Amino acid sequence: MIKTVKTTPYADQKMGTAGLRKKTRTASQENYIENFLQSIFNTIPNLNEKSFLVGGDGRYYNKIAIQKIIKIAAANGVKKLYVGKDCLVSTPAGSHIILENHLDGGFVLSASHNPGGIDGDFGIKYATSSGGQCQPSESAAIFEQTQNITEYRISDCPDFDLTKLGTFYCENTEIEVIDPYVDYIKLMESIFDFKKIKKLLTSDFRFIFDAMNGVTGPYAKKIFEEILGAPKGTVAHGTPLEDFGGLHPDPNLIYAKHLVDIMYSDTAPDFAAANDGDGDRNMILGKKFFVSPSDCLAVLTDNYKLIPAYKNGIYGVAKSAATSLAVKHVAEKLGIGYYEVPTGWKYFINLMNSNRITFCGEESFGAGASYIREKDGIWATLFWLSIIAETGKSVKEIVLHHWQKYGRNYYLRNDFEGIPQDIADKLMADLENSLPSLVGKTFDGYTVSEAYPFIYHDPVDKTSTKNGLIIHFSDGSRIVYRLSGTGTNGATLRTYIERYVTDKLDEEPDEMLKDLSHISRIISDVTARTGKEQPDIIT
Ligand code: VG1
Ligand code: CO
Repeated sequence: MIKTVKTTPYADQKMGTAGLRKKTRTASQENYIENFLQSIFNTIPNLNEKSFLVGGDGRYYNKIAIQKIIKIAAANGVKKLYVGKDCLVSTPAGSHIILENHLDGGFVLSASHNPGGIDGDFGIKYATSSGGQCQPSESAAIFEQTQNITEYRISDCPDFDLTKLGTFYCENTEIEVIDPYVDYIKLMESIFDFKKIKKLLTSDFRFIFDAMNGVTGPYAKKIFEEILGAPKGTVAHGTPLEDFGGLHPDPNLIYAKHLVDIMYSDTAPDFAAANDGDGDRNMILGKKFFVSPSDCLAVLTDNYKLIPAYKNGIYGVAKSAATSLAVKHVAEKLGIGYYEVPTGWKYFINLMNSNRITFCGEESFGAGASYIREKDGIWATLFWLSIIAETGKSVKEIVLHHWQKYGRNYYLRNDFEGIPQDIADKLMADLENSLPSLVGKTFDGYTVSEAYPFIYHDPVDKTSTKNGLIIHFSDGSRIVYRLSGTGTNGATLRTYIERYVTDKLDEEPDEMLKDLSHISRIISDVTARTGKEQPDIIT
């Protein structure tokens, strides 16, 4: 039986950089998920012809929310839902399932790299038939629905067993519980030379893949251990846990410190990769060596010919404006297209669909390509293993060689977290107003050559998006400021700092960027406005 339930709007259901992201306690309030899902369905015509994917990264509250999604979808007359077995699907695998099966969209329940549990975060990434997350115009229409909602529809059928493959019905909606791994693994086999990687992984090469107790554990065990022959135990933290076992599943030097400590010890293995909760981010480490995500994109692009799927050529490459310019040097040398977009993978979709780019990446530990419409941590890992297998070089040798060829963009991101929203908004507004007056000024020897708000003009649909403020210095250094769109606790000011050099290639970024970090704080006036002398997080 279908019930119609009266409800009232929640004011805060606006999607950010990557879907709706909330404290779990917020998301588990009465009617919260129901309102949001009904609002999405209200924007989609002819639901009786539409099919969607449902899955998630294994975090707490996903199982409860997925039962609700099934019943709301059924009550709204959706044709079919494909549900990942055990409620699991990684963000990249989800994108592939949507594209491969020509689905009309999907819901990946994840707050990505944010911690999980009742006191952690919960999230919903809503993808459309593009295979990627909805565009700003679509999320605006959904937000409007959330602000005017008065009722939602829900089936009162009992909960379903989602731990076994099979098909059943809720009202007239077909529910198929699918294997979330098999098609994705085939896709990876079609891109990379698995034989060559297997040869490497069955030699004395030592490798750790850290799934951070997120969703990539089962994918990684199947791919690296079962298919590619890496020893059992290669995949660490490989079982998805509702609270990520207490880990903050963000693969960076701070939250994956346990892995960094291993890789900087004298007994470090040759190579390590870590993924985030939903499997779209990656961190790459060699023996006593960290690859910055911006450099990672540049190195992958430079080595595209080593991968069977790309050896005949790539269209071009794109990065978010905040990402370092390292890949720009590569694009110029290769003579391929080069684009800068706002932060968020959805801005790459038009460029991929129009064959302008093949590769794309973000400084926030994201890299990927046009075989799907999300970033992909396992793809990046397989790409690195391929480069190592083909060149016989270590991670450090590969990156040093890259810097010798192109110069190095030293890069750091400083995050000031938990700032009251009004203070953060005022800081950004004042900073934007001050930009014209900065040009020509010199700070500690760095002279501002240009300062402007970043406005992206999409070459495909001609939309414009404003995202961040950029300051260029005459030596090629840059500072970018923007506010995070994924936080759940006040505002986060992100300050992205880079400096380009062609000598002094193997120095510490902290040291090389000390002056610019200081300048970035002077220009933003962050200390006086927030009381913070230093960033909370430096990555
Ligand atoms: C952050 C990153 C951004 C990334 C987004 C989603 O957004 O900076 O590059 O696309 O998270 O990542 P923000 O607005 O907080 O800076 V994930 O792994 O959710 O899907
Ligand atoms: Co993620």
